[in-house]
Amino acid sequence: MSAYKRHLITAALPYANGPIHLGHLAGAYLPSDIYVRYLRLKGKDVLFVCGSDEHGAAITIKAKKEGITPQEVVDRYDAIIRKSFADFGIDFDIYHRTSSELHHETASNYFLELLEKDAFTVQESEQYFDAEANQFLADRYITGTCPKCGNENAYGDQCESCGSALSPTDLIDPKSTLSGSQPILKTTKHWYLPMQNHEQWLKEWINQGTLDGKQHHNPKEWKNHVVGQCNSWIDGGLQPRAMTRDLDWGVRVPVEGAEGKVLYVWLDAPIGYISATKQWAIDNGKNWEDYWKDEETRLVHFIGKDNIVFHCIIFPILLKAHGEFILPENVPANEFLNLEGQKLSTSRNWAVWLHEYLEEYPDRIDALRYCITSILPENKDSEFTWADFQARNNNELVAILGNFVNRAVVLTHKYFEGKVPTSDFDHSVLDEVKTHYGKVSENLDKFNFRQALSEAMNVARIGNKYLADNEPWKTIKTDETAAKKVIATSLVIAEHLKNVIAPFLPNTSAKLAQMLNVPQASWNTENTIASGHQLNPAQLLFTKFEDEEVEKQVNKLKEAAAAAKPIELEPAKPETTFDVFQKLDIRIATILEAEKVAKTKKLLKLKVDTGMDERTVVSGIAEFYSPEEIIGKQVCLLANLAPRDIKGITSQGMILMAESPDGKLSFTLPESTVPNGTSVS
Ligand code: B3M
Ligand code: ZN
Repeated sequence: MSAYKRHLITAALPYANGPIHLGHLAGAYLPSDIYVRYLRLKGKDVLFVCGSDEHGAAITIKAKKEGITPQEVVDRYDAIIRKSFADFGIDFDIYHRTSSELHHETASNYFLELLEKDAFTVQESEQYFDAEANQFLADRYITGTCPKCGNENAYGDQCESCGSALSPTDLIDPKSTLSGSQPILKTTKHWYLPMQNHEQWLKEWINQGTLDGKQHHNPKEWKNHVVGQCNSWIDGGLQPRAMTRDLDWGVRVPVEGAEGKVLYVWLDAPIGYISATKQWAIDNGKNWEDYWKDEETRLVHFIGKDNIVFHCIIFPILLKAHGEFILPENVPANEFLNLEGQKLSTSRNWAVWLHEYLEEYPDRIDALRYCITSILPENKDSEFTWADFQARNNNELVAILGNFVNRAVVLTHKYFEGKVPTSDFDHSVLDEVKTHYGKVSENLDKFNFRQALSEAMNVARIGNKYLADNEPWKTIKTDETAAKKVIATSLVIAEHLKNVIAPFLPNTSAKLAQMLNVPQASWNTENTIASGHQLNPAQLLFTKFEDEEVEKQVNKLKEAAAAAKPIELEPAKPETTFDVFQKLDIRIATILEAEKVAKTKKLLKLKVDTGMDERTVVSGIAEFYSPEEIIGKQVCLLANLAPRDIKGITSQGMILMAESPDGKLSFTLPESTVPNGTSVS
C-alpha cells in the first residue's frame, strides 16, 4: 500500500430514489469514511468521491409510483441524501450527480471511446416487451424467479438475494412490473459488451492479482466472499451483456440509429466516479487524470455485496477495454445489515432512516458510528438492534471512554486548577498505549474495522484500569507525587486516545482535543501534554440512552412497517342494477337503547327510532363500540330487510357499517342531524 503516491476511494453512488438508512451506512459509507479519515491522518494524498446515481429504472419506477417526473424524484432525494451525509459527517471531497451535464458528457464520450476500440458488438434480438405499457422491459421493469437461487423477486438485471447479475431472459416466470402482465417478445437493437472475451484475464486478475503479466495487487488481501462471488460468476460462463436500453431517462446513446435509447445504468453509474473526480479537479485546480490514469494511484471501491459483480467484473472490463484507466486495487465489499431480526427493506419501510435519526439525536452521531462500526457485516451478515445500540452506548461509550476522560480531566481541575501537574510520566503504561497506533493501523489496512475500533477502545480501557488501579483520588492525600504522576500520565493517555479514535469517532476526538487544549488528531505518537499545560473545562462526551428511547424506537419501526403494509381490498362485487338498488329502503334512525347480547362477543341488541316505529336490531359491533357510547347516535338503517332471528332475538333491519381492510367496523354516520325516517338513496 505504501508504494502508492495517491489513493482514490469511492463509495457506491446511492440511487436517488429514497433516503439513506443504516444498511447503506454499514455497507459502504461508514467504512469508507473511516478508512479515508485514517489515510488522511497518516498524511496520505486521498480523494474520496461519491454522488447520486440518478438514472435507471430505480428512478423512473419511483417517479411513476409517486406521479412525479424522474427529475423531481432525483432532485428530492439527492437533496435529502446529500444533507444527511453532510450532517452525519461522511467526509467526501465531492458528492456529485449523474444527472449533471459533466457526467452526461463524460459517460457519452466514454461510450464513444469504447466504440472506437471495438469494445462492443451490436446485436438485434428479441427482448421482453410490455404491450400494454408499450415499453421494453429490462432491469427493474421485469421480475421473476432467479435461476440461481430461486428468489421469486429477482430483477431483470440482478438478483438482490444472491447477488447474481442476470438478463431478463434468464428469469423464470417473468412478469412486467409496469402492468403485472406476462411480457411478449419484440425485436430491438442493442450494444453488447462481449464479456466472454474477458474471462481469462479476469480470472488471473481476481485470483492471482496479475494483470498483463505484472503483479497488480495481492489477491490474498481481497475478501473471500468477494473473490468467491466473482469466481462463481466467471465459472458459470460470462455472456454478452447489453450496455444500452430502450428508455427515455438516462444518458442518450450518442450514435446515429440509437434514438430512444440510453446507456445501461450500470455502465453510466461507475463512470460517475470519473465524472465526480473531474468536477472535483475543476473546482480544485487539479488534474483528474492523475487519479485515474496513473499506476501510482490506488483505487479502492467501497460497496455493499449486491454490487460486487458490477465493480469486480463489469466495470473492470470497461476500464481495461478503454486501455488508459487503472483497475481497483481492492473492493472491500460488506455483507448485509439486518434490523431487529428482519431484513432491511425500503418497500416494507423496515429501516432506520439516517435523516430521521439525525433529527432525533443530533448529539449522538458518534454513538451511531460506534455502534455500527462495532457490528459491521464485514464477512457475514450482522444485525442492528436498539437494545444493542443502548448497551454499547451505555456500557462502552459512557462507562469506559467517557468515564475515563471525565475522571482524568475533572481530577486535574479539582486538584490542580486544570493544569497538568508537574511530574514525570509512567512510561510503562504509555509504551503499551502507543502500541495501539500499530494495532489500529494493521487492522484498518486489512479493512478489519471492527477489530480496529476495539483496539482503539482498548486505549480507553487501559486508561480506566490505570486510574482504578492507582486511585489518585485516594493517594492525593497520602502520596501527592504518586497522584500527580498518575493524573499527568492519564492526560497523556487521553491525548493518544484522541488520535486513535479519530477515524471512527471524529466528533468525540475533536471535543477531546478541545477539552485537553491540544491540536486536533494526528497519527503521531508524540504527546503535547506537558507539565503546567492548561486544560479547558470538562464536558460530557456521551450520555446514557434510556430504556424509554429503546422502546420508542422499536415501536416506531413497527408502526412505520404496519402503515406501509399494502391494503388488501376485497374484490369488487358484480355489477348490479338501479332497480335493485331502488328496492333498498335505507333510513336514518337514532339508537335509543343498547345492550350486549349475552354469551356473544360481537353482538349488541339495539332499540332504534326509525321515525316510523321503534324496533329491535341486532348488530355485530360490540368489539368496536360500548353500549353507552352509542346511545343517541344517528345511523343508517336498511329498514326493509326481512326480519331475521339472531340468538333468539328478532332483528328488524340492519345498520350500515364501514369495514376497513383489517376488519375494523364503524358506523357510517350521517353528517348532520336529520329527522328520523329520512330516506337515504
Ligand atoms: N446505485 C446500486 C445501489 O445503490 C447503485 C450503485 C452504483 S455504484 C456505481 O445499491
Ligand atoms: Zn438469486
